[in-house]
Amino acid sequence: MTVKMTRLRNGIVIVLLIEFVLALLGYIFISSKTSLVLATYIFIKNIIIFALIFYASSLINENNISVSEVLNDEAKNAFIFGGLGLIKYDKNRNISWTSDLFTEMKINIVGRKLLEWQPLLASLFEDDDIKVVDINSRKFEVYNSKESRMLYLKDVSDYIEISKEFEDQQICVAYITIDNYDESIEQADEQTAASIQSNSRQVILDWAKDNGVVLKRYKSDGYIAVFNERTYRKQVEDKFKILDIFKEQAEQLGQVMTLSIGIGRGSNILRELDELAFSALSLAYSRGGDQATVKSNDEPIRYFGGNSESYEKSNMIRARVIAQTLAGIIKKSDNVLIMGHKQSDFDSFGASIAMYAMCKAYGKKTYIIIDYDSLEEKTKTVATNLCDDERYRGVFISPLRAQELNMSNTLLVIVDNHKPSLAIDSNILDIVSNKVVIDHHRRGEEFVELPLLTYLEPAASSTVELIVELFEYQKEEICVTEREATIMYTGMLIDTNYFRTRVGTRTFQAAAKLKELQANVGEAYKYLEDDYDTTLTKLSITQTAYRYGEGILIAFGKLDKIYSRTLLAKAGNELLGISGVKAVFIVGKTGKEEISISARSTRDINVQLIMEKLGGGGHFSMAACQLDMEDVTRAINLLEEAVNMYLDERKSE
Ligand SMILES: [Mn+2]
Repeated sequence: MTVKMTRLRNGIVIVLLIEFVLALLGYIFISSKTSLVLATYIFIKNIIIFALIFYASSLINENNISVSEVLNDEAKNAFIFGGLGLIKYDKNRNISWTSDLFTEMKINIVGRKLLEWQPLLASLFEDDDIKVVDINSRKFEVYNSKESRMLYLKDVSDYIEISKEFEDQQICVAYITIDNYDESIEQADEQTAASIQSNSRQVILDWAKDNGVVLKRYKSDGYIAVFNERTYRKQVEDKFKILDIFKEQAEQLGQVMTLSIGIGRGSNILRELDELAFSALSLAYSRGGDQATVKSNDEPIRYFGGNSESYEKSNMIRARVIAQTLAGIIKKSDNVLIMGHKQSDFDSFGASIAMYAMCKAYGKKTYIIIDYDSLEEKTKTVATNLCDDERYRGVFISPLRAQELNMSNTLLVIVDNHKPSLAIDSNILDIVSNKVVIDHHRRGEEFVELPLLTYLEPAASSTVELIVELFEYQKEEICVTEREATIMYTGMLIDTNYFRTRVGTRTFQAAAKLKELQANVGEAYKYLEDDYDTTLTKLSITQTAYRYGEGILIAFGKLDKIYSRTLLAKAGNELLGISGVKAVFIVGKTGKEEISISARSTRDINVQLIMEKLGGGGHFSMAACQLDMEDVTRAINLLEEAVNMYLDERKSE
């Protein structure tokens, strides 16, 4: 019975009492017969009303007793049915009492240390968060009421199961393409072509069938796949085994074919999944194929596979299309700016010069952006000499001068890099809207915003190779002096480590073209010769090399000496020449608070993946990273960890 009602009842009782007292007083003072009758009547009436009121209030009371009174012993059953448990603990966090749920579950923990029984609950004593723990293979949500030293537990197994099921059923969309498919078929005889077609198809179909994937072929070498999150997670656990299975099958046929997979996930909108998948595919492709790239709304991009060097595209159709598109863009522009990467080396500088020659052929006013403070040493010597050339008067401009130009219809060609953070000057990227990117590095996440044209060919040895190839398809004749050709040739030399790594037939075709243009090979080698001091420094680094795992060498520079990145790379190249060495890492200070790692490898180890773990990037066999730290020893530790991680991942594949 509520307080309000009790008050009302008491009020009525008092009014009735007063009425009776007044009637009684009336009879005492007046003592007439009428007053006696009245008093008697009021007395009887009030007695009846009292009785009615108390009967009614007793009825109300009966419906209002607390849950505990009603349940009594039943409470324990109610708690067990609701999956609710209580644990009381003392100030030493020993369990002093548990509710009946635990008896029901045959768990006797009274007297035990709470955190010994469930170590995960420790976090409940640090912050007030709710924690989910496993008890007898059921999931319980636990809340800690610190004041009363009581844990409230709620069985949430069903809820968690349903929400997991819901997550598992989320849809993923994937694009799967076969790299090098058309080329393989073109070159094969009729019978091999037929088995390439049927086998490659069968491998993908079998994979789809085994994993419950809906698969549809949309072009001769491309498939669209739809599957759920559970299947995706299984592929992640398997490290996308399908990539290796497919590659092996192709090898058995004597073909070089791999898969590129782009997956979109983590969205409820199908159109968005499709877009994510498609852009993931182009990312996989531009990183050299043979990998799965996963894009989702809620997680950073993930890469799987990529354990083979990218294969050269044997047909030149793409180069021709790019050449024509680029010519069209140049012709439409008023003037052209060319920009390489920071610490410009011979490939960056040589590519800039090659591009300059092409734009000149179309009669466009062309500038090369150069930062003399950020040029690799030997490139600097050559660039300074070139400045005196009549042909180059006013061509080299600083980033600041470039920003002062009227750039209403300017074209900016970015060569040998595609990340704004690596460009000589990233401000210019924001000022100029018409941009073209020509690069041979595998694509990273960071990319120049909205270029008109992107020519990214990770299979090419150097950017010089890519641009010299484009010369062939130009309608105008491109004039290149002997010295320019020599500089470009030097770019190819440095990026292929003197034609040792990443060399394809197209590399030699481009080199031959440069020779035709009078490149002086002897002079090119001279550009790259080291002086006495550099040779000694290089030696002092290679001396420190130690074995780290099979075929891996790590060497490092002096702890307090600052080196150029090129020097680190050179020391690495030297060590890679040792027989049996598969990968080489050189760690050294390149700034007051900057440590660089230069990584080189033969075909066996993907140093790009290792450098990516440390925030760097590059190619399969040539990669690097920069760390913001002073301590070389710490950097070496981080490197060893990254190598271990990579090797573990490979092992489990
Ligand atoms: Mn390069």
